[in-house]
Amino acid sequence: TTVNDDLGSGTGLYVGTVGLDTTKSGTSWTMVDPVRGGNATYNAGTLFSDADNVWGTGSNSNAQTAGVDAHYGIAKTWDYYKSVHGRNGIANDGKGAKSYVHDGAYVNASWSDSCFCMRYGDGDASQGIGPLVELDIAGHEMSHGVTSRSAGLRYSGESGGLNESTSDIFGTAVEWYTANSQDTPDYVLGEEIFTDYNPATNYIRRLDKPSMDGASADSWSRSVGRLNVHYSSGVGNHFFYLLSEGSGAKTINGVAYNSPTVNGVTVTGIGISKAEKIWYRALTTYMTSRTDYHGARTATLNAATDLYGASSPERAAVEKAWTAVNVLP
Ligand code: ASN
Ligand code: ZN
Repeated sequence: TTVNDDLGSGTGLYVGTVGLDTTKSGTSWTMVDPVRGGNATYNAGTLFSDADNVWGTGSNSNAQTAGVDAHYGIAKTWDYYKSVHGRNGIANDGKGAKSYVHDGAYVNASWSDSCFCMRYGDGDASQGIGPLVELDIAGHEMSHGVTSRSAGLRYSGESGGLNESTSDIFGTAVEWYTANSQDTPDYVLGEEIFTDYNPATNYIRRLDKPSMDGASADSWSRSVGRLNVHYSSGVGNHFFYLLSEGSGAKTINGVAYNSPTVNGVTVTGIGISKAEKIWYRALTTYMTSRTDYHGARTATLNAATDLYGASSPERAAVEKAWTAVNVLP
């Protein structure tokens, strides 16, 4: 699916050895992607460059490895949006974004509309957390840009939870799309950044039962909009898991899932590739800056009707999955 103009290669912290699209500049190469809108990756404030277009190995290994993950992550997220949703970059105008790695010793990553850029902290070795450049995190941050350029979900209250959930959903979807052999697709986010790799216990968020992080909501209640947006997102994340995989027990990449439901509902999953199309159409066609969970139910039902028909099993599954997280008509 990838068109490569200048095929370099790189070895990342998490992705292993992958192809990288870079640009020749004089006698060396820069981490600028010529086939994806000029996506550019920086080492703190300096554009990455390399003499031989083989990145993250040998004497270059220290700083470049995190750059390889970030440059690959934005490329795969770009390809995902293009091939699955027909979207041409974050703003759907073909323009690339910047990624800054080694952006300080903080344990976070972020998207900024004002610089049209992503920043990745180096984590904290004392907490057993490495640089936050994992693929699903890149997909999460870039998707904040997509949300901002489509529904524009306001970043507080229930719309803020939906904004965060949209990023978790598409970060996960990018991982399933990429299916890199170093990173088996699953429904947990951020598991690779933990020095002690154990996706059953060490992760940033999980979609099947969000409350397992100790703070996220599994289902809707009147007070959910007062939670931090990274916790109220649990309702949308849980909906998406149930719609994709259903409520039965299963094991994916060594993690046992047995997703709880409310209102006595059993959900049969329709698969992530249909679920992601429903969410994307809802986001880009029906949601607005003030959409809440009740509105998201309506938006996704409208999207499912458009894509699969008013009496389709897909639309019926959307209804059931929302009811299963207590978002009712
Ligand atoms: N990593 C966080 C996020 O993308 C940063 C933040 O809290 N804005 O949501
Ligand atoms: Zn976020």
